[in-house]
Amino acid sequence: MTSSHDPGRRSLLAAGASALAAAGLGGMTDARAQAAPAATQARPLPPYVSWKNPNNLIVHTATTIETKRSAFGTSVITPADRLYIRNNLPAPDVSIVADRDAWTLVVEGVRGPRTLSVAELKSLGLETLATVLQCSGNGRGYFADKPSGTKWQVGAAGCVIWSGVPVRTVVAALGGLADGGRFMTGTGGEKLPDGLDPKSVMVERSVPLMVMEDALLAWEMNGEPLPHAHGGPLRLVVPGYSGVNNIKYIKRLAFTAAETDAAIQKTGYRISPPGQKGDPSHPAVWEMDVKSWINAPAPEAGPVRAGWMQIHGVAMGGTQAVRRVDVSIDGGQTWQQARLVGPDLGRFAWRQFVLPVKLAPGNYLLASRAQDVKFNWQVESTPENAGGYLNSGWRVHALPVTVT
Ligand SMILES: Nc1nc2c(c(=O)[nH]1)N[C@H]1C(S)=C(S)[C@@H](COP(=O)(O)O)O[C@H]1N2
Ligand SMILES: [Mo]
Repeated sequence: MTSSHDPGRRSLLAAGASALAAAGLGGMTDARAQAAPAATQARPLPPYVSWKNPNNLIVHTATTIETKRSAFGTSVITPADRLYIRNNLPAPDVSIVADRDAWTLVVEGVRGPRTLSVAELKSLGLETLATVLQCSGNGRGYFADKPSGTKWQVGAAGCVIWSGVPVRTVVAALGGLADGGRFMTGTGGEKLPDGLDPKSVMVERSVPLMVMEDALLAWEMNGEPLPHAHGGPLRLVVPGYSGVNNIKYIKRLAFTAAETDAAIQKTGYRISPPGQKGDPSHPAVWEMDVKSWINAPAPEAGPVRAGWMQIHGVAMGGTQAVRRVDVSIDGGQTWQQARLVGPDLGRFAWRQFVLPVKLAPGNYLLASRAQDVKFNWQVESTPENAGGYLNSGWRVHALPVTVT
């Protein structure tokens, strides 16, 4: 699966599109897409992602770019040219994808530690998995106390299909885990800036060891070679865990007795009280929570006219599948059960939901709340935390809509 016109990918996306068309969603959205969105003077895309579609993106900075709420589309999969971007460090030079198979990964904490090229990894096994990739700070812009950091709305997230070799397969090929490993630690392949303590800047994250059962070392995204901007040639995919744990251009994978003492793990990405710097006593930002939001009708896509319309959005369960989504048009005073539509790509993917409603002119506050298969409901409000992480509260994600 390497050509851009790969039949496997096309049929998968087509299947998603036709399922949605059957649900009556496709036509509605096509009509809406024709209503020209108000021309806003947007910041241009930086050159390294000039291949993305600027109409679908909000450029916060050159390293923080999110998908517009109205631009998730009607396929369950987020196309690469709409997927958000977040870099904590300047990315390695794009020349690292000139010969993808030559990229190497050091594997430690196994009985037979060694360096493997991507070509060797490809010879070990292959699996395909859909996951939600979501920045830990997605939704930060909705926290009332305005924590510092990018004011992401809903769009620092996407649902993508990865292909690569399962981490457990690599571990088995290297003789199994060495004794004492409690964490899986991945290190990004960035060249670190000179003159700084490497630990203060490196992107190195540890997650609990058990997570390796689901994790993938991926070289493909949505059926194409993994774009450099999204971590090509090789990325660690940790299903159900927030963005930062999914290490791009991974160069080292280690099974370690302790969490890394890199700042991004030790003090960064911790759930600490507002105003308080993170430290290892605070919970690490790891698993994502059950969460959903409504993408349409979105006022940013054009005026919303009275009559029948599909309210639609996405729902994810974090590490669990979604079982149910309820939708409210009155800000959560009353709820109706929505219908899950489109393909179910497994428990780590998001589901699309629809609720047809007939709306008269007036003001509405559209809200959604999801429930996972373990019967956990999406929370009404996520407590404020210093980093503005993991905001999944349904109330602040509600969408005000004026129907004319
Ligand atoms: N090597 C490396 N991996 C990384 C990062 C990074 O800066 N360097 N950023 C992390 C963060 S915070 C997020 S949200 C995701 C963003 O992935 P994307 O740019 O492919 O959307 O990558 C994660 N993995
Ligand atoms: Mo992130």
